Amino acid sequence: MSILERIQSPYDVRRLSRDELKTLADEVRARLIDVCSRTGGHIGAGLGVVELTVALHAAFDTPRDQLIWDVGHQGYPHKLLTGRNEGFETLRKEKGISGFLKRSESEYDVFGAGHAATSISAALGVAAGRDLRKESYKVVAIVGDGALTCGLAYEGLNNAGHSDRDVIVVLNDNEMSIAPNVGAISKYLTSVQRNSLYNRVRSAIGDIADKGPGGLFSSMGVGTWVRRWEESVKALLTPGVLFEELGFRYFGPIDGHDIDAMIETFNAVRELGGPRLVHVRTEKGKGFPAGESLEKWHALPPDHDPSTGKLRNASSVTTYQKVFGKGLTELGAVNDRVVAITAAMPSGTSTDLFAKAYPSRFFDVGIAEGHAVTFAAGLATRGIRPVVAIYSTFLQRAYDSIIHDVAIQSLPVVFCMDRAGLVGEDGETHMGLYDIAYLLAVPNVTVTAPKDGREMLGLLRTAVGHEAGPFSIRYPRDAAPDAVPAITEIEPVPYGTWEVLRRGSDVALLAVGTMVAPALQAADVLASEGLHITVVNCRFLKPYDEVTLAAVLANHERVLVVEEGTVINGFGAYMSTVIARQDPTIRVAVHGVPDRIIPAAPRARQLALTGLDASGIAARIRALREQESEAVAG
Ligand SMILES: Cc1ncc(C[n+]2csc(CCOP(=O)(O)OP(=O)(O)O)c2C)c(N)n1
Repeated sequence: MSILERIQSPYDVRRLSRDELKTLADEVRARLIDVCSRTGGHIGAGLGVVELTVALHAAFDTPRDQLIWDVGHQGYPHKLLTGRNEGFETLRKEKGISGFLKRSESEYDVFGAGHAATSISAALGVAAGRDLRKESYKVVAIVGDGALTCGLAYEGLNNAGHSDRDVIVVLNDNEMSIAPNVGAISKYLTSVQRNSLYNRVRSAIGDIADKGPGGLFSSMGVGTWVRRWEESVKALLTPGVLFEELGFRYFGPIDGHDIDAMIETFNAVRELGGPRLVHVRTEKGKGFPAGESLEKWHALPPDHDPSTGKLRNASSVTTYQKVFGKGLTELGAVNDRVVAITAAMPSGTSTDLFAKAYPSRFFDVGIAEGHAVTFAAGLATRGIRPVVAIYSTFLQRAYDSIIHDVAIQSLPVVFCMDRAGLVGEDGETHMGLYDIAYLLAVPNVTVTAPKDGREMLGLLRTAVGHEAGPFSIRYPRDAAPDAVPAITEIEPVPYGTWEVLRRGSDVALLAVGTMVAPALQAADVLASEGLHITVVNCRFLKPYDEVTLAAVLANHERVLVVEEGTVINGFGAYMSTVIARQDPTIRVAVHGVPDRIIPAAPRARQLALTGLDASGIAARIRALREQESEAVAG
């Protein structure tokens, strides 16, 4: 039996010798590589924190002491040590172990996360709660250097640093966000380690302290004095200065793969009070058999070969994301005012293609969605056409910037929202279900959703030509259903228009984006049952197509709006009020994502479970018809 198999909880970790802890770390790493090769998942960050996780559980009294992991994607080793090794094969599966941390999954998951930079604020809240209740335990936030590109991290540091609270921040510095980290703080953190003066001084000090005539020096306390001097040199040259000025006692940088060094540091830091920060240097993706990669194996799909990092059965499916990246790059060639902005997701949004072609017109601003949007607004005031590519879920962070900086000033910023709708295995924290609701509510914003890849690029052309205000395009984490030509061969979609794809007389289906294809399939099925369904592609949600809507209302008594977004305050809710104003006799129903948290599962399964596939839509129409005939009979 391996040591890992014997670990039921961190209590077992704390009983191990130092040598056994090192073996345990090796076993955790091997287990991650093995399981993730089947399940897929965010493996790179976890591989980088194996030793750090072992050291934290060895030095702190978990679960009494509270570990709060930022983002949560690096939490796989933590899961293996906290009673979840046995079920680990269910990682990211429906009803399985979450790919992030979840309070409902384990008492060791103190605070759920998925979005970056929440850990410091949450830890301070936990510490303040502890103090109010006069309890006593340690609170530790573990945050990456990538998260230090978020404003939220500084709000937490600023507040914690002058609070005198007993709170510990462990800065896991691997020089990586998803892509190599960007910005001044990242440069600041790395400049010291690479500073040859610091390294020379440090090794010279080491020589004096270690090789000096032991008895004499140690009796004079010279070794200690030299070490103290090293501390002051370090204080001048290391990132400690920044954090010390923010009110934290700074420790480090220490090697995040050296379990002994970390346990000793954590044991010492644990006993102190007030805000302190331990700076740990780690290597993301450490030990992944395929060797180096630009993103250090940040995330990998299921069924990959760990010796190459490649999919065992690669498919040739083209995703919306890839169609967008290629189209945007082609657009960049014919319009030099177009620039692309990403918030730390160049590969995830496929803007890396644009970056390669036009480096000076590409901006990776870090994990800073609010800043990305306001920065785009600034660019737009200069006649530049910024295309901001941010996942639907992360654009939530920028809501105030969208209203205050873009919409009120009616600036022509284009928002391209990838991963809109149900996102599959990433689960609840990453769902893109709210953008329709939150953008429809903002005046001046054009809100659109394409039915396929070609229409997405047509809308992108319309968007870039639309000078009158902001323009949003949402598209899913999915394969584009069509083969898409170069963007220059695609006409812009006429502004504010819908498209009637099928004409019937019984029910009109107003379908949004991804729901157009299943609506057409549902109409086919229902036709064989004698029901004649009209299907409209409502590619413009706002402004809606008044002419087409009026024509539809003239011929139908029943309308069903179908959308892949929250049913509350979405397009259906909007259309219900519009239609009620125009003709209160028309019955409108809304078929969207129900008002509850949707957990991880494959995307197709989530669509089926929420009734947002052809059979779900057909079933809803049948149910509506039955209600009507009962009402008539009654
Ligand atoms: C608000 C937000 N934007 C974007 C992301 C996507 N994302 C996930 S992990 C990550 C990089 C995090 O880097 P770092 O904080 O250094 O953590 P590490 O990967 O090193 O553990 C990003 C950008 C996110 N989780 N949250």
